[in-house]
Amino acid sequence: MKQPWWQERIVYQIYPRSFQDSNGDGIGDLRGIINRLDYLDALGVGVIWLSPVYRSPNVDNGYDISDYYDINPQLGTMADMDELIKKAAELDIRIIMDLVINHTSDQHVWFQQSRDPKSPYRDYYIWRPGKNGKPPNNWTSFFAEDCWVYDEKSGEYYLHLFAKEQPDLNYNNPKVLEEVKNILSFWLDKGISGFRCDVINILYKDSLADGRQRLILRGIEHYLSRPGTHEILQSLRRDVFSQYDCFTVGETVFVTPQMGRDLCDPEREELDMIFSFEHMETDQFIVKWFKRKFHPGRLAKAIDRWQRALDWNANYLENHDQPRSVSRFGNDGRFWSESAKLLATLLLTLRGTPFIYQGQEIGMTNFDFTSLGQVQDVESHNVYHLAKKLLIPGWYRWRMIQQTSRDNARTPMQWDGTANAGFSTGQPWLGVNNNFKRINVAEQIDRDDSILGFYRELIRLRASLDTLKSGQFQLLTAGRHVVAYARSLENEHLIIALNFSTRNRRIAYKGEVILASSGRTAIGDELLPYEAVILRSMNGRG
Ligand code: ISL
Ligand code: CA
Repeated sequence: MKQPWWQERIVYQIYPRSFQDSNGDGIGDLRGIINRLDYLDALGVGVIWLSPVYRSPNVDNGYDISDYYDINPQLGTMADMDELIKKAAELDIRIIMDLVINHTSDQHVWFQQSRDPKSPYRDYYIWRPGKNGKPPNNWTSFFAEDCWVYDEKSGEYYLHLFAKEQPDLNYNNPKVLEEVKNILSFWLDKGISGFRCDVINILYKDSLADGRQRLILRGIEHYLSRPGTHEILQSLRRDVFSQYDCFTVGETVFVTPQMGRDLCDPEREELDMIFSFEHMETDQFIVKWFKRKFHPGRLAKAIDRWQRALDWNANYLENHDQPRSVSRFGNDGRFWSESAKLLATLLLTLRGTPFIYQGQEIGMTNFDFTSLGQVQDVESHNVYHLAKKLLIPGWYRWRMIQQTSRDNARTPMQWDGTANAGFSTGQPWLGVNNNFKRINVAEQIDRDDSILGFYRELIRLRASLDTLKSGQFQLLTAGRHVVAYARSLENEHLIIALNFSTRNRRIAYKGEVILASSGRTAIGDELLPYEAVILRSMNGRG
C-alpha cells in the first residue's frame, strides 16, 4: 500500500530565532530560512516544521501568541512568509506551522478585552472568583509557578497552565473553537501543509475542582486527554483538516499508550501522529530536572513500547525543549562523531516519521553557559527560583539548569567558523556555543564521513529501502551496552545494531552490511565503540 506523503518524508524542525539571521539584529528570521532552503533540500528534508513565527511578545519565544494572523516583526513580514512557502514548494519542501491554542499571550486583544468582566471576550478565558481569599483551586503549573493570577479590577483570577503571560483559553465557549477554525483555514489557504499542535491533549478542562495531592502538576486529572479534547480534535478534523492535503502531529504531554491510540486511531479521525515523551523520561527521576544515569536499554524499551502501541509514531530525540541528544544519550567528548552517528541511525531506522531538530545533523552539543545570566528561558529561571525556595543547594540548582535547561537546544545554529558561527553579523540573542570553530556545517558539508554526510546518506538509504520506510519493528536486544532491533517487510529483514559504549562489544547478528557508521563494509562479530550498523539478514532473524 502506498504511504501518505507525511509518512515518507523527513521532517526538519526550525527554531526560527536561532536558525539564521539575515539582517544583523542577532535574531534569526524568515529571510534567513529562505537563504538556507538549498541546504535543507540537499540534506533530503521533505517537510519543515516552523516553531511559532506569529506576532508575540516573546515571553516564551513565540509560544505566547498575540496575533495569529500576523508575523512577528522580529522574524519578518507576511510577504517573507509567503515567499518562504513558495520557494520551499519549488524545492518540493512542505511547511507545517506550530499551532498553539491551549493559551494565547496576555497581550492578545482577546485577553486584553477579557479583562473587562462585561466584555464578550470575558468568556474566551477561564476567570473565577477566589475561595476564602485564596485562588480558585490548588492546581500547579508546568512552569513551576502558581497557575492563577489575581486581577484587582474585576476581583477574579485567570488560569494559566504555563507562564502567567500565557492565559489558557476556555473551550467551553464554542466561539473559541470557531476562532481556531478560522485561524487554521487562513494558514492552510496560504499553502501550509499542516500543524504541530502544541500541548494538544490538555485543551479541555472538564472541571476546576481541586486536584489530588501529587508532586507535580496538581489538577492534571481534570484536563489530561478529557473527552472534551477528543471532541474538539474531531471537530477540527471534520470541519478543517479534512478539506486540505495536510497532516497533524500532536505534542501530547503525559500521554499513555492507550491515550495515544485514541488520539491516532484512524477511525476516530483526530490526529495523524503524536510526539510521546516516555523515551525522553528514561534518564530522569520524576521530573526532568532530576537526571539519572543514561541507560540505553531503558531508552530502547520505552521506544519499543511505543513502536508496539501505535501503528505510526512521530520519532524524535531532540527538539527546542530538550537538551542535545549527543550530550545526553551519546558522548560529546572523545566519541562525539561516532555517537552522533549512532543516534542518527536510531532516529532514522525506527518505524514512523523522523523529526530532526536543527543542529542535530551536525552533532551540536549542550550550551556551555557559565552563568545563569546567559540563560534566557523563562522556564529555567522559574525553576531555579523555585529550587532556591525549596532549599535545594546552589551547586545542585546549577547542575539542574546546566543539564536540562531548554536553552541547551536553542543556541544559534553553527554554520561556519567565522564570527558568531555565521549565524549573525550582530550580537546573537543567545550565546553561540564556544565549540563552533570545530562543530559547524561548513566543516562537515563536503565530507562524506562527517555527521552531516552520514545523515545525508541515511536519509537517502531510508528513501530507497521500503523496509526502512514501512517495515514492521521488532526489538531484539535492549542491553546495558548494545541495542538491536529488526525491521521486516515481506522477505526482507534488516537488523540495526547499536553499540552505546566506549568499548568493542560482541554481537550475535550476521548479514550483509548495508551501512556502518564507521564506514566499514564488513564486520566480524564485534561492534566498535559507538558503532551503528544496518545489516541485511539472509536467514530471517539473523
Ligand atoms: O519542556 C518540557 C518537556 O520536558 C515540557 O514541560 C514542556 O513545557 C511541554 O512539553 C510543553 O511544551 C510546549 O508548550 C509550551 C512551550 O513553552 C514549549 O516550548 C512547547 O514545546 C507552552 O506553549
Ligand atoms: Ca534578524
